[in-house]
Amino acid sequence: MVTSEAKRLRICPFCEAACGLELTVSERDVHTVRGDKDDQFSQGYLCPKGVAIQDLDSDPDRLRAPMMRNGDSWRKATWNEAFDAIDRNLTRISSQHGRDATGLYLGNPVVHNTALTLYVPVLRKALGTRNVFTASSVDQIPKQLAVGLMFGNALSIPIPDIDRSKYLLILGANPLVSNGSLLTAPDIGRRLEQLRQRGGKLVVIDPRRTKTAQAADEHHFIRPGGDACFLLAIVHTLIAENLTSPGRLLPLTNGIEQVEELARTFSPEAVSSHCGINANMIRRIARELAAADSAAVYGRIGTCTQQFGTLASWLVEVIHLLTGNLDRPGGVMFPTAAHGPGNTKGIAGVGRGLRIGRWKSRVRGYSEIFGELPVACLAEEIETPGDGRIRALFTIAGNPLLSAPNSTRMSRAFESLEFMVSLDIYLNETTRHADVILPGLSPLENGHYDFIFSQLSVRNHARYSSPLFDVPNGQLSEWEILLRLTGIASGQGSRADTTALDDAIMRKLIQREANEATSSVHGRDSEEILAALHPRRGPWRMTDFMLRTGPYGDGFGACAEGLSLTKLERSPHGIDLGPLQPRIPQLLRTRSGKIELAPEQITQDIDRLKQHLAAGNRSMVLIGRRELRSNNSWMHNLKRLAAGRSRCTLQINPTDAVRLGLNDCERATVSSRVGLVEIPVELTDDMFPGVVSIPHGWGHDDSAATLRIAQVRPGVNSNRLADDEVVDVVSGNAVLCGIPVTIARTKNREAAPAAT
Ligand SMILES: Nc1nc2c(c(=O)[nH]1)N[C@H]1C(S)=C(S)[C@@H](COP(=O)(O)OP(=O)(O)OC[C@H]3O[C@@H](n4cnc5c(=O)[nH]c(N)nc54)[C@H](O)[C@@H]3O)O[C@H]1N2
Ligand SMILES: Nc1nc2c(c(=O)[nH]1)N[C@H]1C(S)=C(S)[C@@H](COP(=O)(O)OP(=O)(O)OC[C@H]3O[C@@H](n4cnc5c(=O)[nH]c(N)nc54)[C@H](O)[C@@H]3O)O[C@H]1N2
Ligand code: SF4
Ligand SMILES: [Mo]
Repeated sequence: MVTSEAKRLRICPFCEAACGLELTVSERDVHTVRGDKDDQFSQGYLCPKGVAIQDLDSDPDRLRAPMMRNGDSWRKATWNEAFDAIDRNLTRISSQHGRDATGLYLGNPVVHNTALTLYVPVLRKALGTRNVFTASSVDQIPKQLAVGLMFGNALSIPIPDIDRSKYLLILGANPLVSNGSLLTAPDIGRRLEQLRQRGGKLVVIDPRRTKTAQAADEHHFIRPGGDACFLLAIVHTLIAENLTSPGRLLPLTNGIEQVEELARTFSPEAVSSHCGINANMIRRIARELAAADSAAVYGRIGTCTQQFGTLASWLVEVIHLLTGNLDRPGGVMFPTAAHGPGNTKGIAGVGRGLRIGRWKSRVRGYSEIFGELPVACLAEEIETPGDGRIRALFTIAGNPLLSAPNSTRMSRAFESLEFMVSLDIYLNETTRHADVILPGLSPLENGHYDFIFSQLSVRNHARYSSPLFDVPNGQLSEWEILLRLTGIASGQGSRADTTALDDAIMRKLIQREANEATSSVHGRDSEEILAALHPRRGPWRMTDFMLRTGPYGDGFGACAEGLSLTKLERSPHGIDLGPLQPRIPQLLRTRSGKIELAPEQITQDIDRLKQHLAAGNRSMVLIGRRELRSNNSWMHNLKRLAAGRSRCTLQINPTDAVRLGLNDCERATVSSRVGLVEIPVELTDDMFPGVVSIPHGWGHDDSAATLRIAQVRPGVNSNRLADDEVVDVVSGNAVLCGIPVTIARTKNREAAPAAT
């Protein structure tokens, strides 16, 4: 028996920072987890969640066999039993009711798991359903829609160049806790500190005085949902005071005049009371942004998951363009990812623009965006009778019962499904509604390459981690599970030949690339390339292929020094590919080949904003919050992270508490149009008066789930309060920040559940 310890490396798959971890392991055990100080990108940084990867690996509640439900009880099943049941039910439902009768929900870990990132699209295509929902519509879809319309590609998201910037305005993000999102920058606290040390300035706009706000030069409270007005007033000031300087991008931009016209009525005075920020302060921030040697504006969850998410996300980029900070060092820039994503492919500067609105959701008529519908519409698509009703549902790495709005309705809708399958690692609040649960692997049994976050990173780089442990006997890799499901969805039954399926997928990929006139393998024989990829299979064959045909690739001999997976395997700490470089106009994929500064789909929403501004609503509103030891809903079962005081509390400003007669630690009842929760009160000056906060991802009091650690302190599910009927109208994104609520002392405190 080998007992000696070995050092092994693994990119952390939990959040977007993607830190390199160094683990000491022997046999199947992990002894320590540290940051890999030689990691070319993260240089040793890690947070407590990274350390807890060992708890996830060893968690006895993590599923290791397929589970089948029989009434209220569960039993372990064989893979064949599980796939046979799926085949029987899905085939029946789709032959009776068509393809759209099967819905698909994809959760956040899909983008953190290479096998899921590459093979979920394969299943999605085979299912051919229009009823696809993802966590993007409780997250960043407004940003993707805005940049997609402006630059022609939904993943051309400008990244704040924080390592060189002299001014950073953060709205609705708390990267010191979240570790950054749509901004992959490990150890972001150090980077922001360095920004200040080199004479730069950090300003935070947030209804809560967050850890990031505390580390900033300035923090200003804002009324939730006030960002679009605030940003329009900045644009207004830039124009009114002649502070715009688009520079070299001026001839490459359409729509500047429309923007000038739209901002005309939004003076700082006109919006000040609505957003809660003094007019002179708005003007000063506009002037500072214009005067800084380089500046970036960074808006995240707080600017996306709100009523005017698309407008706010768009205005951030308008400001970058107007101040000359788009696509320049120290401003915001576009990464060039090594696997060759869409904005590096084809003819530079030429595109088809976005394809959106090809179909609409059946009940409320929301447009598809990038092939998906808003998850705020999922429950009604299950509940409403008629053609196209969802009767079967797949959830993959998602927990919509805790993460999507109006959980009470969602739960009822899930109960009414004819059939449900979940691909997940836990029996939790969502998967407990499934008929069959297929288990994923421990991250330490998976290899890892970041396809998404390499497109959102502050430096270009490429890193690969190989699996630390073998796939245990009796388990399957998630890509193999997805191929089995693809076999079922494409009518080949539950025992399809997955090797042949995978070869066919790979051949198609190669053929498409070889047909591309600008590709390094243009005109090459696909069988020759397939042979060159031998003996890799599955996601690693695809990864190797994409790296080799990508912008730094070896082109299968075209550039001997170029990148390949083999080269990455020989560089276990990763390869740094340098700082971000200016990419406009080559990056653009709009039809015009220009930046579209005023897309009509977005600007038409200004009228709604004006009406909202005139209405002047003043009720108490709820926002969320993230904390370091949580990751959305699913890490509360890990013992290292579960320790410490209860974190699921209602934060409220003492002045509001006095008015409402609430005392610290007492229970309050918080209700909204759709639901009600009872939760302990935490008084804090960190909250803007009129605004309260409850973290999302809690509410583990579902006895049918088997999360033994999480159930000890379940907390409450804040999405019982989020209203599925209220969305950012342009994108359909859920409104999770700024939910109108009423708050009262819990009357019958005896009867209150002992939760939290
Ligand atoms: N009120 C409120 N709600 C929010 C938010 C908010 O700020 N406020 N934030 C929103 C955001 S930004 C997001 S991204 C969503 C997240 O929404 P979801 O993705 O729906 O929820 P998660 O909590 O991330 O759940 C992830 C699921 O994946 C499983 N899982 C983890 N790793 C793996 C794996 O490797 N393989 C498989 N097969 N399964 C795995 C977990 O067990 C869990 O069931 O929540 C959103 N909801
Ligand atoms: N520890 C930890 N890290 C995480 C996660 C986690 O759950 N825990 N989740 C991961 C995921 S999926 C994501 S998407 C990222 C999110 O990353 P961030 O966006 O940085 O995360 P949040 O902490 O939700 O920050 C949102 C901020 O917006 C503020 N806010 C709310 N409403 C408004 C508003 O109307 N206007 C403005 N200006 N601000 C507002 C909130 O007070 C909060 O401080 O974090 C990722 N990292
Ligand atoms: S910040 Fe923490 S959770 Fe995020 S990648 Fe790094 S170690 Fe993992
Ligand atoms: Mo997210």
